[in-house]
Amino acid sequence: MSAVNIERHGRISLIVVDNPPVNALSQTVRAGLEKYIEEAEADVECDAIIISCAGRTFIAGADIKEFGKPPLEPFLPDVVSRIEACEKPVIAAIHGTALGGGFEIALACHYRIAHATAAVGLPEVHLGLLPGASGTQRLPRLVGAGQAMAMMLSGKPVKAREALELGAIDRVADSDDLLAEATRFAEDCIKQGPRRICDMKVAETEPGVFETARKEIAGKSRGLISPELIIQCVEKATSGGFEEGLAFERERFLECMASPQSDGLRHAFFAERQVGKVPGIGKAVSSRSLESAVVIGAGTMGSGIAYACLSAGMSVTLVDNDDAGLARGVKSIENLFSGGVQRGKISEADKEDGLNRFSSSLGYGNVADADIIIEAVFENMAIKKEIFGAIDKIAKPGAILATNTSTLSIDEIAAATGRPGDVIGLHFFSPAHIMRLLEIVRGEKTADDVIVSSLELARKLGKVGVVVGNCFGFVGNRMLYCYARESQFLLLEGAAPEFIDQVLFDWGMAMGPNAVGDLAGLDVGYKARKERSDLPDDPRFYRVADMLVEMGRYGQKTGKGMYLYEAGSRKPLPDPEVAKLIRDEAKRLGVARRDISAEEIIERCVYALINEGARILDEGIARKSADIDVIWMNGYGFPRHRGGPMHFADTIGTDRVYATICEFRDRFGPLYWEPSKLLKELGTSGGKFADL
Ligand code: 3H9
Repeated sequence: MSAVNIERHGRISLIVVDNPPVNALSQTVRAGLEKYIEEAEADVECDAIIISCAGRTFIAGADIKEFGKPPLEPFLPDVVSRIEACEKPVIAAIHGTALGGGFEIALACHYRIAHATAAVGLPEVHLGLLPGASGTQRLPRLVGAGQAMAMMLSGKPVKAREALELGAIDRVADSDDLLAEATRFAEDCIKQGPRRICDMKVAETEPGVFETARKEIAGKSRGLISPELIIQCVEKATSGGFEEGLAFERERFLECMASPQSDGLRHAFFAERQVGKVPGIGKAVSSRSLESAVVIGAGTMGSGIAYACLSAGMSVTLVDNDDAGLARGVKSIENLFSGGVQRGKISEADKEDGLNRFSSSLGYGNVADADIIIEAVFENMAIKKEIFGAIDKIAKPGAILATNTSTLSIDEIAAATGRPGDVIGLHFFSPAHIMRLLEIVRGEKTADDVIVSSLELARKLGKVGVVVGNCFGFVGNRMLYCYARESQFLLLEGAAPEFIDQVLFDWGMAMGPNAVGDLAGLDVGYKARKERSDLPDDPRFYRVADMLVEMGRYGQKTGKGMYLYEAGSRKPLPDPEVAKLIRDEAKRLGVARRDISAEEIIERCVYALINEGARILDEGIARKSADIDVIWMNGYGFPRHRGGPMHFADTIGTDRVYATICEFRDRFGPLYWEPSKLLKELGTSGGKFADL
C-alpha cells in the first residue's frame, strides 16, 4: 500500500491516507492527496470525494520530522488550496484526531463529518508555531474570531459534538461505520455543491476580543512569539481579503518556524516521546501487573503518590506506623478527592469510586497482595533498609519493590532484600499527583521488566518516566546542586535574591531558585547536605541557606526564609534582614561584592547545569542528552521553549558554553568550574549533545 490510495464506490471517490503511525502529512502524503484530488475531479464517473484515513486517527498534522529541513514540494498550503478549489464536493471523514495541518486539510474540504469520539484542533502553538496552511484564516470564517483564537491559543482539541455546535464541522457520525455515514452525507453534499470557506466572511467580532486575547496570553506565554502572531493573523482575517490573509499567515508562520523557540519546543515533543525507548530493552519485554499498590509512608509525598495511583484506577493501601500520621495522610487523600470535585476536575462518582479502592493500614497487611510497593518515608538509609528487609519477607513473588528516595543508593537499598532484581527507584516530584516527571532509577541488578513496568506506571499516572542510573541525587537533583550552588554564591557576591529570581524567571524558569527554596523548605536541602560526607571544604558553599535554616527560617512554612511572607500569603517579599545578613556574611568570608549582570546570573546558573549534565552523560547515568532535557523541563521548571539544558547548549553552541566555562574556571577556580571531559570534546570539535 502507498501512503495515499484511491478507490471508487459507485459515484463516490474515496481517498484514504495510510501513513502510520498518525498519518502525518509527509511529502508523499501531500503529493498523493494532490494527485488523487486531480484524478477524482477529472473522473467523469465521480460526483463527490471523501478524504479519510486508515489506522488509529485522521491526519495528526504536518510531519514535524520534516521541519527544519529544506522544504519539499508540493507545499501544504498549495495542497490545501487545491483541495478547496476542486469542482466536486469534497468531504472530510474524521476519526481519532484531526490536528494542525490535518484539521487544515479538513477545513479545505467543503464539508466535514466526524465520528462522535473524534476531536479537531490546531495545537501548533505547543510547537512554537501557528497554523500555517490557512488555519488562521479559515477557522475564524467558520466559528468566529474569538472561538478560533481560543482554539489556537490553547491548542486544545475540541470533541466532535462541541465542534458541531461551534460550526467547525457539519455532522457527527454516531454509528461506528463512519464511512457509511460519510457516504450518505455525500449525497446531500452533491445536491448542495462545493461550499468554500474562502468565500465566507468572518462574522462581526465582539468589541475588545483581541484586547482580551492579548491580556490572556500576557501572563501565560511569557516571551513566546507565536501566541501574539496568532492574534495578528486572526485580526488580519477580520480586516482583509482571504488571499491577503494567507500571505500574512505564511510570513508569520515562517518567522515562527525559524525561531529557536519552535526548535526548542519541537525538541521537547520528540524528546518526551523517545524517553520511553530504553536502549537495550526490546519490545518483547512486557510490563508486570500494576493493578494494586501499597504506599509506605503517609506524609505529603506518600499521600500524593497514593492519590495519583488511585486517580489512575489502581487499588491502593496507604501504610504508616504512626496512628496520627496515617490519619493525616488519609485525610489529605480525601481532601484531594474533594478538591478535585470542587474544581470540577472529577465527578462525585469518580471520588466515590476512588475512595472505594482506597484503604489504610498501620501494619504491612496488604503488602502480601500488592503488585507494587512504593516506599515514601523520609531520607534515612537505615530506616529504608529496615523497611525493604521487612517487605521482602511478605511481598508476593514478582511484586515490584520501589523506593521514592531522591538521593540514596538504590543498590544499597536493594541489597537489604533477597530480590534486588525487583527493586527500583521511583523518584516522584512534589506535589506527586501534579508534577509530570517520574525519575526511574535502575539499580545494578534491576530486571528489565521492572524498568518496563515503571515506564508503564508513569504512563498510567499521566507522567513522563525517564530511566536513569544510580548515583547521588540521580540526574535531576545532582544537577540542581550545581545550579543552586551558583545562585547561592551569587548572593554573597552581590546579587539580591529577588534580582536573581527575576532574571531567571524572565529567562523562562517557572520560578527563581530562591523562591523555589522557600517553597520546598530550606530545611529539606539542609538535612540532605548534613547527610553527605563528600561536600567541598568551602565555607561559602550553600552558606546563606544554611544560616537561614539555623535561624529557623525554613521558607513559606515558617513565614520566613529567603523572603518574608505575610500571614496566609505565598507572595515572597524581599527582607532587609536577609539582605544585611548576606552582606555581613560576605564581609566575614572576605567575598568581594560587586554589581552582577543578568547575563552573568544566567550563565553561572545554567552553564553549571550543562557542565554537570555533560558529566552525567559521560558517566552513563543518563543515556541520552534528551533524557536530561525531559527531566529538567518536567521536574524543575526549565523553559520548554529552550528545549532543556542540553538542547539549549546545542542551540547557543557547545563551543561558546565551553569557552565561558573555561573563563569561569580561570576567574573562580577549578573546584566548581573544571569543564567536563565531554563538554571539552564537543566544545573543541564543534559537536552537539544531540548527535552523541
Ligand atoms: C502543523 O501541522 C503545521 C501546519 O499548521 C502548517 C504546516 C505548513 N509528525 O504522541 P504519540 C509520531 S504542526 C511526525 O506517542 P499518541 C510521534 O513522534 C503539527 N510524527 O501517540 C510518535 O513516534 P514514535 C500539528 C508525529 O497516540 C508517534 O507518532 N500537529 C507527529 O499518544 C506516536 O505519537 C500536532 O502538533 C507529527 N505531526 O498521540 C500533533 N505526531 O512512535 C502532534 C505524532 O516514533 N501529535 N508523531 O515515537 C500529537 O499530539 C499526538 O502524537 C497524537 C497521538 C495526539 C496525534
